[in-house]
Amino acid sequence: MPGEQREISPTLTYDVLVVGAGFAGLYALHRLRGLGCSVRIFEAASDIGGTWFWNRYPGARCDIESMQYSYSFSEEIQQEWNWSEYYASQPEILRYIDFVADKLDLRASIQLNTRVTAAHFNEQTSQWEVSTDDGERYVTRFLVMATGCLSIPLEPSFPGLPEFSGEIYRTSDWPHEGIALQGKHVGLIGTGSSGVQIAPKLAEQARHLTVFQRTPHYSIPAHNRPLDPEYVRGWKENYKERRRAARQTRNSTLNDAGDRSGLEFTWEEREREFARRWEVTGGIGFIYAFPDVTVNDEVNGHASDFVRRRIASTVRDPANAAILTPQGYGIGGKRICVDTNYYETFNRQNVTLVDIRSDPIVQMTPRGIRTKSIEYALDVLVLAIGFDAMTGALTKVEITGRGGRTLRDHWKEGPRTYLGLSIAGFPNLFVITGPGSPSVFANMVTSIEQHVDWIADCISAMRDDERITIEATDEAEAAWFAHVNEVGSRTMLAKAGNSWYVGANVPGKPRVVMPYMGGAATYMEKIEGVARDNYSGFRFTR
Ligand code: NA7
Repeated sequence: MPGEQREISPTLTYDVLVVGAGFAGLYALHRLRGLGCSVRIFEAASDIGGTWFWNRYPGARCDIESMQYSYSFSEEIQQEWNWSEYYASQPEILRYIDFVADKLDLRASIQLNTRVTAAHFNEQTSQWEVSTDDGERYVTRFLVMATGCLSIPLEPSFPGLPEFSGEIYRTSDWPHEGIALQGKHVGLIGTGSSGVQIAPKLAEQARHLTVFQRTPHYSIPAHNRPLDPEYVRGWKENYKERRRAARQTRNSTLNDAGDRSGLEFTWEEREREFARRWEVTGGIGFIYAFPDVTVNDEVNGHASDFVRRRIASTVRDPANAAILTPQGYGIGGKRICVDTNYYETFNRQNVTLVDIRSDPIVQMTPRGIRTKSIEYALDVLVLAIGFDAMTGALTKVEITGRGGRTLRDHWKEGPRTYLGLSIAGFPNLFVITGPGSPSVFANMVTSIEQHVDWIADCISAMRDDERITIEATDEAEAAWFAHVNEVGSRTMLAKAGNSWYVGANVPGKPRVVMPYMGGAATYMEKIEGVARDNYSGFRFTR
């Protein structure tokens, strides 16, 4: 229990404890160990990899190009590793993570199969007391939450679910040995990025696939392809400059972004540009055609309408096309999806699409799913229903700061942080890519590196100055939270108001635009400026 007094062996005392062994935790371990700190990672899974360990469903793939969705801190690693495809598959990313962990000799400091359940800041000792699910307790000066933004899957609450006699799987926890779907009737609930990626694979393998869709998403063809050796060489020879240039963009990615407002072009010119991006380059870059695709109503309306027309011309059955067509919100209002043959999947004979807005799921039955009008018999149910994003992994741990205040309580009205890194009243606690930072709106690996570097530099500076604790002030946190909200309120995310970015997918979660939408480059300048300014907005104790 937090606060309970018990002797803790000095061998269980660390300078830094890191929670999570994904991209963030691994780099944190490497950097902090390099400072001479004693560091340990706790990881709930049976192996490293974080998101890429868990989300191993067929079709799982990153939608940022592999040459960029990788660590930049080591020239040796980025030269040595070879990606095979433009967008890397989940197994390849996991192999990459293993390669990095082995190369940097990280494994000895990682404790697997260990979930952190509670962390209590002891004001007398200025240390964190951390409890794990194996009943052990540890003491650490700094606690780094590298718990990821999409790591706590939503619990399904369909009535009658336990009565279903078939198999149930989640994309977020797919069996390592895979699943034999041949000859089976498979149902899929959820058509976000995971659902859009897995649906074509399920349709290829199963006897029949029934997709239960609540909200249609906008999805852009990936045009994934094997990597051309010339292209790879171009990157490897210029990695340094390109990484630097990427950090100067809004999302830490070089992506052929247009730099002139869509309003400066005629409708026909815009149309040609959208067509090029849909037909040739593909992927998320579609929305970077013009810088105002996600903020200006006219440009957004055009881009959204373009996708709607492409759905209509791809999906042969007009009734299916109508169901798949997003209405009532513009592109960018929910996470844009990137697919391979998603819309084409609905032209297959063995695929049925059910619009559960007009024919809602009433309950699960032993045989399958009963909607208001019909029962669908299923052997297998696949859930791709999403995550308690950005805050879930943090509030799941019983974190108590000064005065016994819990993080859950502190975030009752929304996830208040200073810079997405630090929380007032929770000294020496750092969050990597927390709410209030660009995180999921930028290249996550770059966001992670920036945060880890900032935290490592901060810890190093504190050591030099013999400072014991660092803590965001209430004023700095309040001002940053207001700024994040103000910037977020101008975007399609706020206008659509119906995505995990604003907490809309979790009943009772405060509706706040959680990522910082001011752009990764602006954000980076901001946090570097804070550090240069002797950590303005923070308070230290000695
Ligand atoms: P998402 O994007 O949150 O998608 C979840 C999907 O599940 C979405 O279509 C939801 O519909 C649907 N959903 C959730 N709950 C239900 C219920 N109760 N009934 C029917 N349908 C439901 O999660 P993903 O895993 O696809 O992607 C997460 C991120 O990972 C993604 O954005 C990338 O960044 C990578 P809704 O839209 O809420 O109506």
